[in-house]
Amino acid sequence: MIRTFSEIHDAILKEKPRRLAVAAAADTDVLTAVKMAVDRKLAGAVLVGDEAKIRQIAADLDFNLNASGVEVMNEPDGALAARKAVAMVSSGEAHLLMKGLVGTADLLRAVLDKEQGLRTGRLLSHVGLLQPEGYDRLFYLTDGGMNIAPNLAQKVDIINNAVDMAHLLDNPQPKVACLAAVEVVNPDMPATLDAAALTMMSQRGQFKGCIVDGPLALDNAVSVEASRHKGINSPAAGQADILMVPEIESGNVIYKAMVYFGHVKSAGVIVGARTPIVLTSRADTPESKLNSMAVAVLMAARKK
Ligand code: COD
Repeated sequence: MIRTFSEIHDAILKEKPRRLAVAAAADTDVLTAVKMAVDRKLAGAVLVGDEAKIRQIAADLDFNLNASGVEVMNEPDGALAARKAVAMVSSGEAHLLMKGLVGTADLLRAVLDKEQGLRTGRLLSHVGLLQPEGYDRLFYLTDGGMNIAPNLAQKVDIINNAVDMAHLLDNPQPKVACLAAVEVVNPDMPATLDAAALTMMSQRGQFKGCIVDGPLALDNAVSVEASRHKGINSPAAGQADILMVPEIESGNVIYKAMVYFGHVKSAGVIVGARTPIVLTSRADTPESKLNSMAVAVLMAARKK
């Protein structure tokens, strides 16, 4: 099982490099991460965006685009750059899509476009991969980036998407915690009702290749000690790999709190599309963007 970002980077060395289409690439952090990925032979790239700005930033970074075989496609408008980058992946000219300095919703609308998008018929969802210190595994936080207020059926898809991702990263039976504020079912807290239904579905064999458990508060999902203290004896208590949040706000806040207050290593991808999509926050560091590229490249290489 892959337990760290460093293991992800090691695993990629065995795979062929992939070509990224970067939507709205004129950004120092984005190009720093692309340069790192190209230098490590993790990926090649087509940079779609404001060509003059891209070339200026690349020069400032000593990033020799010609020598590295990186192409530039001029499209100064962010939403149009997103559409052009998506079209390149759709047509097979690039293997993977990466978000640059463009709004998440603009990028996702291009991805969801019925004609040229990257839909598969499945729900698309965001997974934030986190490596907090003191833990022996990566956490899959979902969905703090795409689905705003998922219903029960959408939560099933969100879980299955994260489970597929965990399988690709060599975790054959991830434990999924359906997070809520408490670990008992409270009729006034809808998140606990959905969590209880999802747990029953898991017990009845309606999920494959994972164990779903909840409701669990975050402490009881990730700390064996906290769950013992509360007397919770359930399959994912203290041992969760996948943290399924009730709605986008809690997921987004947990992710950013970990990154800003906890300096936790992180990555972000959209799963469920034709290929994984590198989707990080504009404020993510180049290291985090590189980790996201690495995760997406490895998943794309391993996906059958
Ligand atoms: N997976 C598959 N298809 C989808 C999904 C999905 N997750 N979401 C919408 N669709 C399909 C619908 O079935 C429909 O056919 C079409 O797309 C349009 O659906 P709408 O009208 O609900 O879609 P939009 O364009 O209004 O919204 C889709 C967004 C993804 C843009 C929206 O959900 C959104 O803004 N999400 C939050 C993104 C964000 O701001 N994240 C911030 C943190 S990084």
